[in-house]
Amino acid sequence: MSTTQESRTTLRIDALYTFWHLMRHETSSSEGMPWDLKSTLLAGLGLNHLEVLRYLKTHRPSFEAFEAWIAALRDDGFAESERERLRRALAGHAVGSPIGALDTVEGLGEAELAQWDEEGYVIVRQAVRTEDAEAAELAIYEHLGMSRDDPESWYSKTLGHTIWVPLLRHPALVATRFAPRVVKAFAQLWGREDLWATVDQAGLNPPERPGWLFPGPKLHWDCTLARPHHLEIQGILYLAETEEAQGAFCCVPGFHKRLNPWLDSLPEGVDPRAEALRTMTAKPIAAGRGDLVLWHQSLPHGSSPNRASRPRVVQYVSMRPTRWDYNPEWI
Ligand SMILES: O=C(O)CCC(=O)C(=O)O
Repeated sequence: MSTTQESRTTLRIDALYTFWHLMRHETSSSEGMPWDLKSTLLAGLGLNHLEVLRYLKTHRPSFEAFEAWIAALRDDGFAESERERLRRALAGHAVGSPIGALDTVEGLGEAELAQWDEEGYVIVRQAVRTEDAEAAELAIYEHLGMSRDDPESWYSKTLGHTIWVPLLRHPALVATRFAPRVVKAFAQLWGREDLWATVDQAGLNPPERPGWLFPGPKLHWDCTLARPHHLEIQGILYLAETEEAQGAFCCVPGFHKRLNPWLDSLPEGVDPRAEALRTMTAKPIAAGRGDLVLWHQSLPHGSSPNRASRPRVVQYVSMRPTRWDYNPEWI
């Protein structure tokens, strides 16, 4: 970065300028900046990937305008210590967990770690305190202009026909995203603490009724199926009690160990994603308010129709280290 650019940079994160420059020139490959560093940059800035791409594409801002947009989004207070942690990580220095020492935080026990290994998913019980989960649940209803106790309000069309809720930085959702037991569980499963929380959305899946049928997501993978496959951990935090029939998260337990032989067994020309949807049965995972379900990205997974009487209200949560192994080929 030249001196002129540096002096114009208010956040003083060089990689942000590089990222803006690459996006401006529509360099979509990992040329110039590998995917894991882009992801760390955006997570460290507290930004959602899609919101950034949409903003850059729609507004084609100058770098100054881009930084001003970020500063306005982060008016929740983007501490200098947070920015320094990001600068250090991007420069290749070791950094600790986003919330400091985790030694005294209760982690996953032996049985839970064994389940993760065997089945590729685990439920972190009471990952978030009940009252914090409920505060996040109520923030979602409020954001949507709905009332938890008024079924008619659950079907207002503000979002269109979807279960996704683009509420990204409400303080109640930031608190749950960085809850100590959430961070600790990710640190145990990754085996490291230099973690960055992706800024994911929330979700509200109301009971089906005529005119409102479950829109998906049905069984899928979010990752490439190209080999070699790598670890990534996805997560869903239940903000209210969720029964199996209440639109629970579903997955195919243990499939992270079977993905390779299964791919080998497919006849030439068969689309694995369509085949999984056609042939596999997923297990619904019921859990309580404040419980976090984590799963290995190699498990086919999806949501399910809500046949109960109350909405399923969730927050999507994930953490990745500064750098991780990934396969850039998409199939
Ligand atoms: O909402 C759910 O239960 C499924 C979430 C999902 O499919 C995903 O995060 O990729």
